[in-house]
Amino acid sequence: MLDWRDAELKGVVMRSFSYTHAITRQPPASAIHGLRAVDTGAPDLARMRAHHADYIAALKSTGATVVELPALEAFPDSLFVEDTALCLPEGAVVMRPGAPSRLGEAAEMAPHLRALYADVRAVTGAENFIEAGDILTTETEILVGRSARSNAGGIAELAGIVADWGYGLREVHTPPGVLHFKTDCSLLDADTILATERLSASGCFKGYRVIHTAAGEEASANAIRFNDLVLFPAGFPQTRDALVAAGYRVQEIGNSECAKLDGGMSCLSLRFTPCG
Ligand code: CIR
Repeated sequence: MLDWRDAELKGVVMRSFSYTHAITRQPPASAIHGLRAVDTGAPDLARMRAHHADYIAALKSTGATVVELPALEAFPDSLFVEDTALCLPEGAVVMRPGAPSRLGEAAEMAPHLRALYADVRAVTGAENFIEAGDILTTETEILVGRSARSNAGGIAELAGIVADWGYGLREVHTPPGVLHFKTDCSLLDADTILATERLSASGCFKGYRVIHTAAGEEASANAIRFNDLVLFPAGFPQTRDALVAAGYRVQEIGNSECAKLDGGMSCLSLRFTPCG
């Protein structure tokens, strides 16, 4: 069996977390009206923007080019760009968000993807919905959690598109009451996943090494591995220490304001290395 960590140490580029580019979008003032499952108060915009700036600085510190898009006031959740597209080395797929107020965000993202990719496709079926917060791309497969935002039609249409590029897609389940599949998990390296116990209990990570979030720190499951860094939400010391002890370079980023809108580290960027 291939030892991924050994390969990584030998400098093999891992397409699932080695990236030359990211796209972000400035938080709009309308973000205070963003979608949320439970209202815990309006986000503080100034603090949200400061956290967002720290996030971009961390991405750039790895040497990546960050395309920083301007705020879109008409779309309160548009800072959560991840949900608008799936970016793979071979091409990008524009999503069809399941939240009606977010549908237009995908069309806003498409031209920016076309500027960077030769091959940009889209999920288009009128009854098909999918948000990329439900998609976890590992070194060997694409996992998609069916959720309130991503339905069977959207997942099937995406499976057809990525098959053209040689990817296998496995449909899994986002736990009930959880916004997106990646609300509860993140890729840490080619064969290691950070996940909540409630998600890994479903058996969807069989064959992977799983590091669980500490009890009471489930909200830290949404992190991102971006080149040599793990961007990790501030305020979850036990899980952070477990990642550091496991050998990851962890950078904490404030997430208190995005968390009020059910957003986290992965939601705030599209991450990719276009080769098309
Ligand atoms: C929403 O409910 O759509 C936004 N308030 C949060 C989106 C978070 N995105 C993500 O997890 N990928």
